[in-house]
Amino acid sequence: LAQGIWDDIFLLNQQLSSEERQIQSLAQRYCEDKLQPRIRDAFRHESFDRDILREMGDLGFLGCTIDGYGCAGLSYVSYGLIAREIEKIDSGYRSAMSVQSSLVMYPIAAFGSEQQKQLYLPKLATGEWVGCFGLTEPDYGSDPASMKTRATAVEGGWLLNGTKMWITNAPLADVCVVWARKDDGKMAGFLVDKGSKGLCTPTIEGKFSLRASITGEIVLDNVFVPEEKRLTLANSIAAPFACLNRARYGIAWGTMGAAEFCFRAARQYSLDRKQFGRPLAANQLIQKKLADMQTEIALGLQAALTVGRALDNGTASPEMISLIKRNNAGKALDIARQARDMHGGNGIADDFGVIRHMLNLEAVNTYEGTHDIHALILGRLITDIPAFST
Ligand code: TGC
Ligand code: FAD
Repeated sequence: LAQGIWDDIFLLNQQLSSEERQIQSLAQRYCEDKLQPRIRDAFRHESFDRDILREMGDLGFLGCTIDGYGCAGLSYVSYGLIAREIEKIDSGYRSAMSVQSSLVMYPIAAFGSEQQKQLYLPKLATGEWVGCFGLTEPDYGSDPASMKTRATAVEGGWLLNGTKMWITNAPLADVCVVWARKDDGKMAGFLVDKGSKGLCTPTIEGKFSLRASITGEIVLDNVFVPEEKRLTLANSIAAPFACLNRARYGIAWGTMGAAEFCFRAARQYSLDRKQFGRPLAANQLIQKKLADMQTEIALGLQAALTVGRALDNGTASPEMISLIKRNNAGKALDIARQARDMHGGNGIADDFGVIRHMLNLEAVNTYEGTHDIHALILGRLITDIPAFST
């Protein structure tokens, strides 16, 4: 038997193709060289550097699973590996990437007309344009089907009215993917361009989580959207949910990246820090915490890889994705809290990174379907009884 590797105990690296390994190394180099040096101050000052999306675009990370239109046409496993490397630095940067890729470019690629694909995808792929995805409303988060935003048919197009809340990238967005109900009660998706009359996207200030990601509202006051900007193939609420599947899958990898950062930091800190005349790492309580972290990360990464391969070969189900989004976000949050504790007083200082990950993961555990909503999705599969509907 070969000796175990503490930070890759199931030899995940060996389960990747050479192309996947190359993409992982490219992402790792970019994240360490370009993102790591920016993150402490970005989080401290609650700022997002717009250039990051252009840099990710240059490397082919945006909409990377899409074929053509300037996109890289990579596997879902590669997309997951990129998300993992980015979130090792910060969940906010991964948010910017996954919204652009899975929640803006994917719906255009899957539900848009040829003209929409040609107009939007190349510019979103380079990061020249930024997009956002408006599903959640102030009064409807877990239950988007009850949304109030309306699309009223008028000559040549639609009038949109309503408010979307907690929208990643909204204040920067050149295009907002907006979900609204039509007069016939069916859900529709619209591409609402920046500068449209009646549209505004104010920033939500004062977040204590994901401070390096910009979040806002989308306020629609009689915004006219021409028919050619409606996503023609999106005819029910299943369309926005199909986008969520892709983003939730990326989060399952990303959160393991954040957990890996916290695990490594806690290991190194407990080896370096001495109390009672010996390293913290010499104590059984500390070793158990490290073993728990290692276990959850190893299992979480294997699960993400399994679902990635299923997406690539067309056998993935939404419930598989709920399982890994729920488990990996929840476990990453537990790991970050433990790592914060193991750093003692230093754990609350932003120089050490662990409290930043911990705070970020609170939001990641909530967005894209809360931890408990994913339990209910799994509960419905198990029992055939939907606990969230009346
Ligand atoms: P339900 O009756 O379950 O389904 C209605 C129709 O939709 C289909 N469907 C799905 N299709 C594909 N993938 C999925 N995951 C799907 N889930 C449902 C379903 O088959 C059905 O189709 P059809 O053809 O039979 O009509 O609908 P419901 O309204 O009862 O849904 C309940 C529930 C809880 C599953 C759903 O509301 C839900 O998932 N809620 C969570 C909301 C959520 O995740 N919001 C995320 C907003 S975006 C965001 O947070 C971005 S953060 C990004 C970042 O910064 O990284
Ligand atoms: P609620 O739905 O009000 O839930 C509150 C609590 O009640 C939760 O604990 C939940 O689990 C629980 N709960 C709800 N229903 C039930 C039930 N039936 N049974 C048991 N418990 C229940 N949305 C977008 O559309 N686009 C974005 O880009 C986006 N980005 C986001 C970025 C950030 C930083 C944040 C914080 C959110 C973002 N969201 C976005 C919104 C996000 O998806 C919602 O916050 C999330 O879906 C939860 O909705 P809510 O906040 O309204 O909570």
